[in-house]
Amino acid sequence: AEGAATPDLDAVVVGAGFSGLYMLHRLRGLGLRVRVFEAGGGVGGTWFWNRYPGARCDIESWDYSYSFDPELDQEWEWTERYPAQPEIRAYLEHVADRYGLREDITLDTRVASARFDDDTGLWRVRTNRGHDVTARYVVMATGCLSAARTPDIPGMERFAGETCHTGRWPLEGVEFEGKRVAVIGTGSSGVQAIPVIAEQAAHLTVFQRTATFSVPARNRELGADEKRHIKETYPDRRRLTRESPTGTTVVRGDRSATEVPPDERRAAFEQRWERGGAGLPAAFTDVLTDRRANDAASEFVRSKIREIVEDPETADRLCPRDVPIAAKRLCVDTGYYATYNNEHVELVDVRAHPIEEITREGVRTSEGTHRYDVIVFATGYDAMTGALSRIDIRGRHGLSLREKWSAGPVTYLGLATAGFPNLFVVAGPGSPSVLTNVVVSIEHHVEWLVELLERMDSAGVRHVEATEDAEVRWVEHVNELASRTLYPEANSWYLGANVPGKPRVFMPYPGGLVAYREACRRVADNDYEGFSLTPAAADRTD
Ligand code: NA7
Repeated sequence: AEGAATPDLDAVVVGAGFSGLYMLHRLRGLGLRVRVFEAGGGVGGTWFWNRYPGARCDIESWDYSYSFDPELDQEWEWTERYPAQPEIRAYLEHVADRYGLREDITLDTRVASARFDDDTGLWRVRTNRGHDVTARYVVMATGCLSAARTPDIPGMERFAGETCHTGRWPLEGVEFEGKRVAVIGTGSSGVQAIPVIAEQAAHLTVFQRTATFSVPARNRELGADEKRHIKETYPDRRRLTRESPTGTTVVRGDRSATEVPPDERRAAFEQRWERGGAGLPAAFTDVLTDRRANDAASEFVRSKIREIVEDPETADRLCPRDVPIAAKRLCVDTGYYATYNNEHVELVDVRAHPIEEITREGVRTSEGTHRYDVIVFATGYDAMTGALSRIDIRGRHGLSLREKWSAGPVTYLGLATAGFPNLFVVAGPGSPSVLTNVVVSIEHHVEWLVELLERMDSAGVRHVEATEDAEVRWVEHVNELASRTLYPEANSWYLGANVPGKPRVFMPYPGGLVAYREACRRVADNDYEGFSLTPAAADRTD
């Protein structure tokens, strides 16, 4: 049957966020027939769903945007240093319109399964709305932080008030005015939402399991001169971004924190604290690799928490211990710590006073029942693998991706996995995406994959598949790099540690974008070393 079947489509792309939109645009550039299925009622992915109050990017607007079209840079105008969710969503809506992408996107549709057919060598994709299509390629542009996770707390269904998750915010919004509100979780989402909810609610309780490090954003509106300057300097900014290990224009220090005297070290951190943003650990080269350097940065932020928070006990509870700064994603906030100086805001440490159940009225801890009208779950995601494992993906001989990855995800370059020919993941586990400006990683991945498809086509290659040997070596390499850092010391979603039962494996590539790009370039230059390329005539379907 080899070669006999004509697919309905050349490619199916799953998801219409930053990855899916750009992938669609580039695949159309190759002349392919593509269909994008998107679960949301609009484009934007993460930025479609994350509508909680205070939702904002923690990377500066001029860096957090596509770079593929200089005209787009000049047309679009960011209004703030850190763009808020509505503005990023509007940007992606604009991109969808400007490049005429909408006609190939089916919204409100969730992909249920993707199965490789050994006989025809094609993928068969089914959705929850009855679509059933065949395609040569499947691209998972499903996002790293899209499978929202609400913990299993007994009694959830009994609660008489409203519950919501930051990552699946109700489109009609949530009313907090005059209400008694609980927020569970103090990661990036909680830290952004808490100050805004506190302004509206009559009473706010924050349930904290692990104290988090946060630095001030010092967000501001951009003035006319600054906007003009950003546009004029885009070519340079884009170049700097490509040369940066994190894909940003944040200036990185070039000295070790341990080689400078303590007062000079403090001054360097102070300067970055005043400037605002996640660049604080980048003051020195070794904050994420050297315990003493990290302790200095951690202690600096703890001293700031003690300065800001008036009640010493609350300040103490807010000070992270035993977690190296930036080993979990560093939070970037607007007024987070100062929020606890309000009379109507309280902080409950759930390690000392565990949540025992949710009742009709509210939350019962070991201390007693707290009454609420709204409970907000800012409890994060089944990150990096969750969106993939929620789809029934099967490769050669019915091999299930879920089963293959039961001991942790295994990919080659974070882009492909053995046994799943012509299936690609944009920003999958093993890619540097979540440790970088994700938009820059996404653009790289899409461009690298599109070049692969282009070269396959001109060489008459029908299937491309990562080899087991190459992916095992890649996973080892990622883990070896991680072991030289302090990342594994925090129970973060990078390690799957926030999901009970998830294997503890460091998932993102921690070597930086420059080294990663270089690794990908070498693979391509060596005739896609580590991939097996099967020509149409010699295809194996056994
Ligand atoms: P995160 O960073 O995973 O934060 C989730 C928070 O929720 C974190 O403080 C967790 O505590 C807490 N959590 C999770 N489960 C529970 C339970 N059962 N009880 C109490 N507290 C809980 O998710 P975010 O949405 O804030 O941010 C995700 C990424 O989006 C972020 O890194 C940026 O890249 C943007 P824990 O620390 O696990 O003890």
